Amino acid sequence: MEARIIGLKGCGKSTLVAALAEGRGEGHVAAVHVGDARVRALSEIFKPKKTTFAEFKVREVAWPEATARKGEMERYLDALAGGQVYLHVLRAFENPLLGKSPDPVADLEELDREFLLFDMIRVERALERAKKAPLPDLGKRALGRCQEALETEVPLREVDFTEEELTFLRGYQFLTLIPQLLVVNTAAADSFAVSTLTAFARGRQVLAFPFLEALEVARLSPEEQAEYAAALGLPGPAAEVVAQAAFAQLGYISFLTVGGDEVRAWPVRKGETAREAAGAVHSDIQRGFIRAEVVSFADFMKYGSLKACRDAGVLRIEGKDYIVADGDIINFRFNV
Ligand SMILES: Nc1nc2c(ncn2[C@@H]2O[C@H](COP(=O)(O)OP(=O)(O)OP(=O)(O)O)[C@@H](O)[C@H]2O)c(=O)[nH]1
Ligand SMILES: [Mg+2]
Repeated sequence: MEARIIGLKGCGKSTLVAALAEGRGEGHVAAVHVGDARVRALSEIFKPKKTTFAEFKVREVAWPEATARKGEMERYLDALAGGQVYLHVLRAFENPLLGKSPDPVADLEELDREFLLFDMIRVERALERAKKAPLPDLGKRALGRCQEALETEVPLREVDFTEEELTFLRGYQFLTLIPQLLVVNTAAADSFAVSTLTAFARGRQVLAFPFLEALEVARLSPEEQAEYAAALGLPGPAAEVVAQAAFAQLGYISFLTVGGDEVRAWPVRKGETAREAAGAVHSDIQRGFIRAEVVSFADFMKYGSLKACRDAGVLRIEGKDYIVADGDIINFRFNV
């Protein structure tokens, strides 16, 4: 999964990258480990050689100094391309360097407006070009629906497009089609910003925490992080909180594999079958799929071992069409 961190100047984007990368990241790009308490708990039990968390990539995209300059704007749009979710950062702390009191609602409206404008320009250009090089009916209809929505200031992610329309529209890289999470950089762990912003969020989920404190938490060892986050009144370590929300937003869940070699979380789309999930691990396992032995994380923790789960009858045998659930511990039986 690829996320882009967006937001106006000085809102805390770089600080968020650092907090998500647990102090490892340098610069504008980071690979975020999806902090998963289940993986840690299983790792303590199995003591594997390797523990692997699910991962996603974040990249900070700085708001251009001069939006009117064509080259800068193009660079901005290029940097946004490929993002599957935008983490939209909003400043709710006093930043003396900016000489402007925090106003996250106004900032949100400003960037939202800019994104609507970009898309409007793109739609108009596409429709203009279509006069010379005609589009399929489906494409024309899809672009028409875009134009209609944007003219009434409705972001494209709120339009109920068909799958075919979405496939057609993907090539245009419309900014308002990408789902967003609003991440508020608050002065202190308070819920004020959340309730205020939720009213303006248009259905986007709002997360709020002080980024500088989240960064301090991220620099601690994984064992200390949860406790220190709780002591500071944070909802949890930033990587965990943001990853969970982003995964949920995109409809990802994780299943787990366990053993002496590796304990690992595997992200898959909600609704995937056991056979599709097997493909995430290895194409041979998918091809030679026989069955899946499945136990929920909660049951596993209750009984303490796979053998105890089998004896208690909570280790289920599932076929290729079984729909994987979040937190399933799966052992694939296959034959190559
Ligand atoms: N007091 C306070 N300062 C913060 C907080 N988060 C970030 N800052 C400071 O605000 C300044 C801007 O933060 P950055 O993370 O660099 O913001 P940015 O969005 O990356 O800025 P640009 O890349 O210039 O757009 C830095 O000096 C941070 O140390 C916070 O939660 N509280
Ligand atoms: Mg920055």
